[in-house]
Amino acid sequence: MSILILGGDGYLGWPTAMYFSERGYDVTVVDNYFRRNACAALDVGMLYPVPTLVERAKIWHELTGKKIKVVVGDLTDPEVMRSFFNGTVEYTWAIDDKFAGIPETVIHYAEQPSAPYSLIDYNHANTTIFNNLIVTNNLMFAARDFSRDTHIVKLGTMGEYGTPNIDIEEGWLEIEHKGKKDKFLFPRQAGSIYHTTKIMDTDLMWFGVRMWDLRVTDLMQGPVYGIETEESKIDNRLRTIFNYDEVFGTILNRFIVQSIVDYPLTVYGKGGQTRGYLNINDTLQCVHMSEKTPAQKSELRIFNQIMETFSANDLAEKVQKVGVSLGYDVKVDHIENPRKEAEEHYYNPTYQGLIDIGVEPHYLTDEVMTDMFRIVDGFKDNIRKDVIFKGIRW
Ligand code: USQ
Repeated sequence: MSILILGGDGYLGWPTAMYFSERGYDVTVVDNYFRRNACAALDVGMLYPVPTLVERAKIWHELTGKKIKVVVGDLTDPEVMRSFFNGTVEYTWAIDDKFAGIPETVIHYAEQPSAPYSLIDYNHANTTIFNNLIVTNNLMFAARDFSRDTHIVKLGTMGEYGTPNIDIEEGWLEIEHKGKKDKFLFPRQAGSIYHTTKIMDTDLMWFGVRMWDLRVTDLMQGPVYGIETEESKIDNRLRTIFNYDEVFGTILNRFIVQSIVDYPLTVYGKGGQTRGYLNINDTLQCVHMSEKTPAQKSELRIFNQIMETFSANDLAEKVQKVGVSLGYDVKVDHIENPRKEAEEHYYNPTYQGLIDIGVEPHYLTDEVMTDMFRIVDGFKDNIRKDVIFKGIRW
């Protein structure tokens, strides 16, 4: 089975590439180093240096004998996207540079993933809109023109739904209006320009499904935490990119780092803002199970990709408890919320579909957090306090 991973250098992309390669898939990754370049441009360092994509693919090959083909390229260029479908692709590095064939599955992570980044100013908003929508559109047209049977697994976000005062369904809502019924995409109301681009992505894919019978799985994922995956345990150099700064770090990863350097946990506002969370290992499982049971032709299948829900206060409390038990002096601070979001709200999403296709959740246990503390502590000297809070306002 050939799999193409768009955004293969990112926090989720590289672990996904190793995960599928380990399981015998023929994996190609493509990335333009957007994330690394943005970190450099904004001067928000990562916890530890990470080898380039080519270096990582070489290390992976040396240690496992398995081959991952690498393309360093920009998917906003339609010809780069189309090259993976029409056989004109030029691999930046591959043990065997014969065309991998039209991908049976494309996993689409190639997006600017940060809400704060998208609200730095109008330029960063434009970059987010341009990158995310053009890459998605290029993918949709490549599938339309060359391979309508390719299964597109696209990463969406739970943030597309916002925090409505009703239960959140998995993507669709049946509406009865003046005595007649129909099924529509669940109402969406995003809280950032980044999240808004994900809504627009979903609309593009839904259009492609209706017009050209594409097959698409859209995974509405919550914030992810974690560092290590089974494959990265082989060698530390295979560990994923790990950000703890305000722009690219997600809350739990940030709180662990903050605990280690005595930086009070930055709960925004009242801290009642609730989201669905998942372990990075579950992202891999969810994508794998989606790949194994593909969407049908003409189907936009939507799953809510979360395993449990927590408020910011819950996470601070959990991290503090584990941190203190490990001997760290962990304080919790409620700082003025730089974002415009509900700090107390109803939140009851459904998340059954992925379990039904075989995903077995990992939960946020003390043991999981202890393991993260252990790894992050090893890089204590690299942690820069000045990037933890920069105050990007909505
Ligand atoms: N938060 C704090 N303190 C912090 C950081 C965050 O209280 O120091 C709060 C935020 O205000 C927010 C929640 O924690 O209410 C989650 O924030 P986050 O920065 O961990 O995640 P978010 O900005 O929502 O974005 C992340 C990923 C994004 C993904 C999204 C899923 O960066 O790619 O789409 O999680 S979701 O949140 O469900 O939309």
